[in-house]
Amino acid sequence: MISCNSWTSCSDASEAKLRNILVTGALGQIGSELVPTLRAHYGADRVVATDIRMLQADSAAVEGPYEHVDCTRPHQLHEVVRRFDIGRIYHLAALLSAVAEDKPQIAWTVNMGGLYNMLEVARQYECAVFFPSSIGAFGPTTPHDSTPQTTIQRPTTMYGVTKVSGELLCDYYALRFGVDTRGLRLPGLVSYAAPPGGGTTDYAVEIFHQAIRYRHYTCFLAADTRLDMMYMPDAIRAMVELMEIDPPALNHRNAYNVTAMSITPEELAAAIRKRIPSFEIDYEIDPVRQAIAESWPRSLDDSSARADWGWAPRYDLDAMCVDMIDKLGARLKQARQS
Ligand code: NAD
Ligand code: AKB
Repeated sequence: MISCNSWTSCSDASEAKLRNILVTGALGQIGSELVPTLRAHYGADRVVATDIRMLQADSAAVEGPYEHVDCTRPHQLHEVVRRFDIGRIYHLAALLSAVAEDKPQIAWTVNMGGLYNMLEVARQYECAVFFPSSIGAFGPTTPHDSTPQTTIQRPTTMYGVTKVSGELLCDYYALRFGVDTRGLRLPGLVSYAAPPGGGTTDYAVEIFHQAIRYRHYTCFLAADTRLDMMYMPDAIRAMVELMEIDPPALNHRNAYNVTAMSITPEELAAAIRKRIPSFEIDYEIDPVRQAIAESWPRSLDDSSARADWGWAPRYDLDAMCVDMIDKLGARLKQARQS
């Protein structure tokens, strides 16, 4: 564990805050909502969105600077950080659990190679770095209920290997070079702005699309598969808040457990049915994603985040369902009309 006292030599957090903000993987599920939030907080010109994908005209990222950056290419990272005077980086570029299990070699290159390149650039340009870890950083030998902040981390997926290695690499850059790295172990995120990128928890997003459009969803996880989840507005707030905290408050940096709810597909379906009574769910289990889900915690203990920086979610299962169905319903209706 990194204690706050190890951080006296970290790069000056207040100086880094005056410089601009870089988001990698900005066109993904998280980046599509993080970038507009950061731009609303800090100013559109101060937030540089980057991704390996081409920017579409209808993307939220068009509201400010956008650069094509492949995080496996160090010179592209150097160039964008130097040119835009970057002081803080949200490094989101990665392959998610199911895709990473399908392409483990590419996942290692993008998730670990990309993070290493980013940390090297952060060391040289004295940037603070946010690294999104995951419940995937735990494995079958981790206590599955109320998973503690500090516990066994022996994941059995390539995604998990890159997440726990990423946490350790961020710790190393903090202790050895004073890079101000911070991270969260995020649960499955539910959102409507952009589709999920190929994870095990994607069912919790797909279910809303199918419920609104067809009143029916075939779920790839078993009915009683319990996993932590969070609504995207809570996750975005956690990321912004964590990077604003004064370093002495942080007893753990890479990475804090955070959660909002611990739910199964049948519980989520029941909550959706309160708003869409005719909704039906059935199950066709995908053995790969089921095995991944069963290796992950059923519920996280996020008391360290609550104690150290006041973390608390605002959306429980019912509040999330109400907001998701309203907002996604309006979006789908608008898309049909245009
Ligand atoms: P996503 O798959 O939706 O987006 C990732 C983005 O990275 C994509 O837009 C992709 O084009 C981009 N990318 C891929 N390879 C790249 C490369 N070589 N260079 C630059 N960009 C590249 O993922 P997300 O859900 O937005 O997740 C972002 C981060 O948060 C990831 O590290 C993920 O592991 C982590 N996380 C996500 C969740 C979740 O539920 N969404 C939960 C826990 C942790
Ligand atoms: C995934 O399922 O891969 C992600 C995650 C929980 O990290 N949503």
